Amino acid sequence: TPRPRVAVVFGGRNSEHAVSILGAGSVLEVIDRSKYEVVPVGIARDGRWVLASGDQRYAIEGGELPSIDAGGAELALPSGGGSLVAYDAGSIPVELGQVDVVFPVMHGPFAEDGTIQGLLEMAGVRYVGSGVLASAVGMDKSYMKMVLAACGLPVGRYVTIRDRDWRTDRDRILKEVQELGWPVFVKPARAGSSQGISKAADPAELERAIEFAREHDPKVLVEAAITGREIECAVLQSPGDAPAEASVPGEVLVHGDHEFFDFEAKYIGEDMSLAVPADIPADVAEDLRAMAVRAFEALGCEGLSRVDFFYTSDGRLILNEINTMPGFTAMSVAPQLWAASGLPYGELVDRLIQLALERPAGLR
Ligand code: G1L
Repeated sequence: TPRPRVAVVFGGRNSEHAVSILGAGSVLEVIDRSKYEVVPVGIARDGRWVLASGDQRYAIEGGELPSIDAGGAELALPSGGGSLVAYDAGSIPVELGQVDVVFPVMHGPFAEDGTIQGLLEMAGVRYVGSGVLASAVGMDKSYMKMVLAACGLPVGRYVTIRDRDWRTDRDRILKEVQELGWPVFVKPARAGSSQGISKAADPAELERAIEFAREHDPKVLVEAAITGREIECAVLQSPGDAPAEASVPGEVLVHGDHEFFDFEAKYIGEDMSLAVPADIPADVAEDLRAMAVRAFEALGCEGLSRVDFFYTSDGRLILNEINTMPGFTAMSVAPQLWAASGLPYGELVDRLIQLALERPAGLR
């Protein structure tokens, strides 16, 4: 029997190109090649889709895409029926043949925002992870909070600042933000990671923080400060009609004087560790896991998501965010939480591919 062909699509035209390449490297490392035929496809920084060489898993470890020129093929829109066609520089089609499933390993705009998912829907190609709507809602923190709050989940207080409001209505914005109390956290509504985030303790700092966030996104979120422990939980879709399941919760421990929005601390690892399972009361852990599943369902997520909470000193759980494409190397939070819950990284990757293969084509 032929092995299902899995295209791992990575890279992408955004600031987290390198993060994506690390994640793709991990996936390519553990994917069972006796069970799946792997087709690595890189998206270069300039947006070109390139058929990477067969053993891309070694080539990409350096954090770049060295085989782009060697591969030399551009990927065109699939011709339908799940077939991907690549073209080389001379526009000669290079048939990739039938691709049974795409595993997108990408961050930020044009990736986890539903864009690539829409492209794959149009092409009739199955893919791993959340669909167009859940991806788009999960990418935009203002809509994410709106949907979570509408489903009765506890989210923190926040103000959304759209581009036109900032340019025309600053007095009203300042009044609204003032209601949140100081300090506040200011974030781009749709950034791939912790970039563009800062803290503001007064109106002057607020203005600077908003301008800073606007370098990443014209739409900005201002959030009330919440002091609490940071507890995270990963939710995984189940096969068939069984409800999604939550992993054991873990606690993110930040060492040194980094603040949680510090890009370095979040991605360099030395100053951050994960306590699994989180040292919290059993009833709190159960509430948190149930809320994480409700958040997954609220957005209509598929595959795997990571749900981040604050656990306040007065015992409240506040849902901070849901991430439909969480860090996904073997050492990242969501894979570690599932490993601690009895599903090692390789099996997690396998489960995600199986879920995508079983997914019906068309509306669901
Ligand atoms: F399996 C999912 F849900 F599809 C999935 C896909 C990709 C989960 C997590 C990721 N993560 C990323 O793509 C990454 C850019 C964060 C790289 Cl590790």
